[in-house]
Amino acid sequence: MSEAIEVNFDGLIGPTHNYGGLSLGNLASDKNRGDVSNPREAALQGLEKMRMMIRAGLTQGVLPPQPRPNPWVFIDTRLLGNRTAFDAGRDIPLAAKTVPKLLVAAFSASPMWTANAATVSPSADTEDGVLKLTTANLSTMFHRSFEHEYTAETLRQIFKVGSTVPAGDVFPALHTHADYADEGAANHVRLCASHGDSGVELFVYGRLAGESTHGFPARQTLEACQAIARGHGLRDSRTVFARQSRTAIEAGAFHNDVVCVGCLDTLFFHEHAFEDTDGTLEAVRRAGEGLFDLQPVMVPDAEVPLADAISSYLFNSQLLQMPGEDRLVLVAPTETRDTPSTARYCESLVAGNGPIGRVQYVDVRQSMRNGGGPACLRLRVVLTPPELNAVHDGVILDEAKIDRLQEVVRLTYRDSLAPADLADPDFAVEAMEAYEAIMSALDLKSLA
Ligand code: SUG
Repeated sequence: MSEAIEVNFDGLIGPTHNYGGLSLGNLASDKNRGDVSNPREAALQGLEKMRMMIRAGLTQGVLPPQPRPNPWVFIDTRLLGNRTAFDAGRDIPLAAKTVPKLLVAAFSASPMWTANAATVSPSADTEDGVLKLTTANLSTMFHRSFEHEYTAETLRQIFKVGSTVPAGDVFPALHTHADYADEGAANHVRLCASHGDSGVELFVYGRLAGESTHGFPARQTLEACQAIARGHGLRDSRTVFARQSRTAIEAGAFHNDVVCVGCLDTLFFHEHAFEDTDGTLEAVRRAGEGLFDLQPVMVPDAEVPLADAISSYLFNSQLLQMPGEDRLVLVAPTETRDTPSTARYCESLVAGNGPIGRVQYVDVRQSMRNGGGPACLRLRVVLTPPELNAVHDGVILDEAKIDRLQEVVRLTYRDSLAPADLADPDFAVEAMEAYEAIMSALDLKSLA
């Protein structure tokens, strides 16, 4: 047992946030394709959520955006022929004219959803007692499959890999193939008595390697989950692999965190989240024997229909232990308050005497319209005091740093971005300037 804490690393929404409609199976992304976005408002909303956490007494981290436009989208698809040097003035109009889809992918601000950056196992769970992060390959969605190299590099900088006192191990992505499709912490829940205790890691997959599924893609395989558990040196007896229900995927739950969230001993989930609910709960109980008594909070479809759970993102909330509160707090998107069934459910939830005592609403509408709620925007990393000490200082926030980042955003981000703007080479230059300004505010090395 140590005094480890859970630190949420939120993605700082990048200057190219736009509605590309790129994610099949993500209903919000599809619905809002082609709309005008507001990158400035998006980033400010995200930063206000981070501020709220600091005010609640939590330790809050941030992960930077990635350089955009991403030249590798053009290089790896031979848009530039055999050239490898990207030139915005020449190549942005070329992409707009020949393969506009590549342009949208190259500008995607999708690294904001840091729940998909990596899978994290705290040092209390790993064989060698070292914190482990496996970068997610995000191989299912073309636009996201380009993230992992930048992500791994960023995580290595932040967790000081290669220094004399690293905070943990950062592993590269699993082999990029459909059989090892991996979407990181969005399909992973850790349950425990307190953060520093050894816990149970629950991995949720949507299909097996080689299995063909119809309809919306299942983005995580069992084999990917097993590979991560092996790489992290997790104890078999404390690890559970559960299958996400096909019903949930078909209804638009492209990640398990759209229908399930856990914290400490509490698992909050929809009746249709798992293929075999009883079997999953039984396996978690068995794996947690001697560590904690599982508190399942299952939301029945009769109270919150799956469609409402997915459009409101009730489960894509952050479930948090906040200082001074004896029950957990659910930080939910405002859409949950605005949907009658989920609003009613939340009222009864806190009126009851279960493990969740309060619901706090946050406005992250710009991200929500791409299918990214409060929980998508953060990567949870449990850190012991020495590990936290070893983390790059620039990304651990206080309110003054948030003020500074907001100032940079106000100065360098647009408040309106239409699909046609992506074809303007001047926007590419502007976006890179904004990226560099953010990296310098976080005291991180530019990856451009
Ligand atoms: O992978 N949306 C992301 C949303 C990720 C949400 N993350 C979690 N559930 N943890 C995705 O589908 C849409 C981008 C666009 O259409 O422009 C997008 O990538």
